[in-house]
Amino acid sequence: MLMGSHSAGKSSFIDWYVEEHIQNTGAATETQGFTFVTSGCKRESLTGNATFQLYPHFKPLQEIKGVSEYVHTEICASRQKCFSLVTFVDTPGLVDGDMNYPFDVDQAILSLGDVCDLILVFFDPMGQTLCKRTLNIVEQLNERQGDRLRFYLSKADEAGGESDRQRVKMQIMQELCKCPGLNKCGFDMPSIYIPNPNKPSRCVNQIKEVCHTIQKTTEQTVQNTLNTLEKDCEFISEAVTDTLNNDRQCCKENWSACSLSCGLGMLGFSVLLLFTLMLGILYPEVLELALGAYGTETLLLYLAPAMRVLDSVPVQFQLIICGFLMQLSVILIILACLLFHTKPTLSGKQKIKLQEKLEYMQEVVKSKKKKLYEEYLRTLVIRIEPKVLG
Ligand SMILES: Nc1nc2c(ncn2[C@@H]2O[C@H](COP(=O)(O)OP(=O)(O)OP(=O)(O)O)[C@@H](O)[C@H]2O)c(=O)[nH]1
Ligand SMILES: [Mg+2]
Repeated sequence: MLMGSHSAGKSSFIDWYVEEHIQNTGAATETQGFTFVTSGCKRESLTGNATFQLYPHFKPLQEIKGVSEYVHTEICASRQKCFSLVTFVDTPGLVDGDMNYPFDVDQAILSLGDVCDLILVFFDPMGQTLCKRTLNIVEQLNERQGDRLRFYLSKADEAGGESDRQRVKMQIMQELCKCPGLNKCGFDMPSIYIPNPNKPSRCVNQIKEVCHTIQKTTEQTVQNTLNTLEKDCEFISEAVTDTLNNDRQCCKENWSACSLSCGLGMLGFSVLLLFTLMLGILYPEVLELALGAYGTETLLLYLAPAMRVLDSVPVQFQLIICGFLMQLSVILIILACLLFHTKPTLSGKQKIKLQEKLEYMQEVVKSKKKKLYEEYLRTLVIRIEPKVLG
């Protein structure tokens, strides 16, 4: 992300980097909104909605009231420098005062700062260099993403002689040092300007350092992204394995809960049957009412040995046993109902889907990450080798 006061040379830097005329530049043609300049197959412009579809991680920006109409993307086929790996975010020039922006520009830049990998702050020696809004945003960005901030004295060729340039730099640095947090870490402020063959300047141009910083950041981001991909892959695999193991455990627990409550239920009903039979022996007329004379006779025939045992027990005890059996059966049946608690488990379809996800992570994503890493290392070697040889 490039930010800074109005006319600091942000849009011109992007044009110089991609070596194409993409952005409207000029003191009068200020950038009013946010432009995402990215690399693609051919030159194309996208509206705000399409931009947010392309960059879903910039969603917090979309949520800022009134900003959507002021966001667009410029796709450009340039392959200069590291542009194929970079998306520049050009921001509106910052000026003091309340009525200048149709949206909350401070909030918009802060939300972008949370997502961008590098924040280039341009201070130009001529314009509103020490614009309060710029300093205020820089202070807040420093609290949130201090390690991503880089400061540059832009349009350094317009700063006059070396002593004037140093004076401007000192002035800016003094103001920046007033920001709590920034005074602790010493920072650098390279002087940069867009080389103009028609207007050669004797001023030392450190613009290559900006390119180098961008290149280093892209390399770091690629590495971080690939490492995050591997971590995410492992995280997802672990989560899927845990879910499948949990489901297996739940199935086991459900099975033992089912077996226990079925066993108790069956025992309860057996005791209930025993109680009914005992009641039948004690009061055969009740049995006769239920089974009829023939049924009662047949049943009592089978129960003759039990009746003999029961006869040897006093009637009082018989009634006590009967009551006990009834209570026991009720308790057993209630227990069986209470223990019949099953946890929800995955359906067969869901298990197959999870298993497929696990295999996809292990076989496709991980090997793809490995391949991408090798490819990335190869491009590094290609980039480094000529330098070493040179
Ligand atoms: N001499 C000189 N002029 C420059 C340089 N960079 C940009 N300019 C001129 O400064 C003017 C403003 O440049 P822009 O790139 O539009 O500045 P900006 O920061 O995008 O401005 P806003 O979008 O309004 O914030 C243009 O006329 C550029 O030609 C530079 O390095 N040296
Ligand atoms: Mg601009």
